[in-house]
Amino acid sequence: MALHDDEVAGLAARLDEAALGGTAIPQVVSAAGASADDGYAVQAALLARRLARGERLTGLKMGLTSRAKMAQMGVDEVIWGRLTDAMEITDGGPVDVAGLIHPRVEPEVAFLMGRDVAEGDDFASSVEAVAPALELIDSRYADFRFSLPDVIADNTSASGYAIGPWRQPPAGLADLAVRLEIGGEVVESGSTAAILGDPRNAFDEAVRLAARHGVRLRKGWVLLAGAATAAVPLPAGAVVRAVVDGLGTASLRTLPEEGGGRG
Ligand code: 0L1
Ligand code: MG
Repeated sequence: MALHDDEVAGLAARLDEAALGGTAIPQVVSAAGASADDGYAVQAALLARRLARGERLTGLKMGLTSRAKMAQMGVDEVIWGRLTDAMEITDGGPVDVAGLIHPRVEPEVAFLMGRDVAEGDDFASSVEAVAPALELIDSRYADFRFSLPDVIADNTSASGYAIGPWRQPPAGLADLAVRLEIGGEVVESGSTAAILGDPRNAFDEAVRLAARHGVRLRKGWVLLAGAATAAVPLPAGAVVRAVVDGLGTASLRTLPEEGGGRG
């Protein structure tokens, strides 16, 4: 760790204020000479600020789960972040993008934990349900550009998530077709294979990587396994759907821009 406690707290405050104010900041964490572990320390401090405001931890999310994103960042490991109830979007429900910086949306698969998960526990005995999901990401860094410590500190760009209907885990999840639709148009299509070859691998990675920082998945928590396609900019006044073959649909509706009529 390169950062002292007061530096960690100061960086968390800058990221938190950027998110609350909807204003981008420069890459402050790597500029301070931080490592990935420092990034996780800042992320934990950021979470502590949210909890102090009354938010509740609802789960974890995996990031950089596609080979393409890992190569782009020059890393060979996925990253993880935290979800809170303030990030929850009712399936089909409204999202106001006005206070966000440069939101993007990506189609995902979500898992629901059926028990507290210990290291070594497997997917079958831990995950009670699976659902299609949408993740809304919004980097707090200017131009959506960051180094690895920066993006880890920024809670892996987490901003919101919508979960479709839960169902019992099907026999196979490895290669389900996925579509991302905005305003009825297909804007991205792919496969759940883009999530670490099989989204179930994201569960194993979440258990392993979070344990390094003393974090365990808890009964009732959600795990967002990762994106099945590239993320796309999230416009105002649109209906967005993630359609996963065999799992169903998750959707959200962004409010129109002020003065842009009702939708
Ligand atoms: O959920 C994600 O895969 C995002 C991880 C952080 C990188 C990014 O913001 O694209
Ligand atoms: Mg994601």
